Amino acid sequence: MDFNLTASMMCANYAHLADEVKQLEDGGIDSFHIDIMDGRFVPNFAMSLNDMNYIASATKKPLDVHLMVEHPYNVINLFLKGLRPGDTVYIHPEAEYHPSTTLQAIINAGMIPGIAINPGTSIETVMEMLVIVKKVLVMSVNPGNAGQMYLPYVGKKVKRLLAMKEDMDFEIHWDGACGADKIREFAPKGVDGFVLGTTLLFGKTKSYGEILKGIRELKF
Ligand code: S6P
Ligand code: MG
Repeated sequence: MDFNLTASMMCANYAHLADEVKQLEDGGIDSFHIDIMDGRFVPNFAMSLNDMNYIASATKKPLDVHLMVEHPYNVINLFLKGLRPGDTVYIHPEAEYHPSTTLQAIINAGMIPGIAINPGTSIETVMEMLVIVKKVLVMSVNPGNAGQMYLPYVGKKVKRLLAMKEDMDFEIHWDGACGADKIREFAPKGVDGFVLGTTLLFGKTKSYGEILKGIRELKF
């Protein structure tokens, strides 16, 4: 079964960031998830522009940049400048006056446009944007922190999005509290990718390679 595994780099060990990137790459990670926060849209500061630029310089694997900032249009060019064609940029529609303008700027720069949908945001409010984007990042925790509890009501929303993805031509990616149980349940239903943080990948005794191999060998 084909699904994408991406590493939530806000959970990495910053004392050894170069090693972390290399070990994840050697272990078979597909892409790097970069959580950018501004302390306003979410009550936290995780990663910022310099962290993203460093990781972009340290790997040829794709980057998935998750912008949790107010009015991303005001700063989007700073991020687009550091990315490579084919990298993904997710914005939160609630954070922007004119999200379709920001998505167009992402497309014009040759990046993959995406939206992140908060647990409390309904599909109805982002329907038109589903036509524009190529990827939908479904938040199964409230945005801002790693290590939170899964919010079970999000499962229903994922199932509704799964019924729409072929017609509207977008991928679905899971962000938050992703354990093997979620991959086992939702990969066969058509979820295209999973963001791995503290629940499954970081801070464990097994190596990244062993953990990623274990996920690829899951029985469905
Ligand atoms: C949350 C962020 C996520 C987390 C990820 C961590 O604001 O967007 O990408 O980093 O959810 O994973 P876990 O397994 O610790 O919840
Ligand atoms: Mg994220």
